[in-house]
Amino acid sequence: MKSGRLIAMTDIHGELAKLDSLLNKLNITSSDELVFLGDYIDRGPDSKGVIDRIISMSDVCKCTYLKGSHEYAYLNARKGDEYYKYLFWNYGGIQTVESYGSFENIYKVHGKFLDSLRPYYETDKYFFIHAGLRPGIPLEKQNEVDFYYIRGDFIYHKHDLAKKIIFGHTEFDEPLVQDDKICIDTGCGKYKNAVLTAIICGSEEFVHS
Ligand SMILES: [Mn+2]
Repeated sequence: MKSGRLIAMTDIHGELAKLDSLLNKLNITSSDELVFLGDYIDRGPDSKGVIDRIISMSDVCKCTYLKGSHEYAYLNARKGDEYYKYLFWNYGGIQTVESYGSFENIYKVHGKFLDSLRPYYETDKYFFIHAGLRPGIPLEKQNEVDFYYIRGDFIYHKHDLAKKIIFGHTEFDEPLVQDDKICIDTGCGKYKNAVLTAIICGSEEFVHS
């Protein structure tokens, strides 16, 4: 029996039409496994629709949902943190509020989902995370904020894990492929014509919206 595919995607940012297009192209079946690397909300027009859609995929196949920087900022803004309130309201949160009708509705509708998001996920050969890890520091001693926000210190240095890291958060025109890591954020939600990209692990083939 042919086993299913392990597929990851990231940084959807409210772009439901691009998500639908990508999922249709992938033709997901019950033997596949999907890993979502975070940043479902903000900037694009339909954050609520994106989260409804990715939750619905758990009826089709095994799904794992990671926390992105925008969900981390939202959750901290909700708790009243001034710095994260600033980030939320100035980096696309207004579109998220419009999509839910009010700030309060975000948590009423999807609070349980947002509270359930995981910092990272790993399989035998792959390690999935939103932004990355700080090189030279053991996983258990990492600062959680780096999981969601680190950029160059991770991207341009080798890491110590014996697995390939699949990540997003920092956008590139095309997937950034290195020996020890692959970034699949191609700017969806940030740039009008940017595509949403998925990676099929193993073959490491890319599929675009
Ligand atoms: Mn992002």
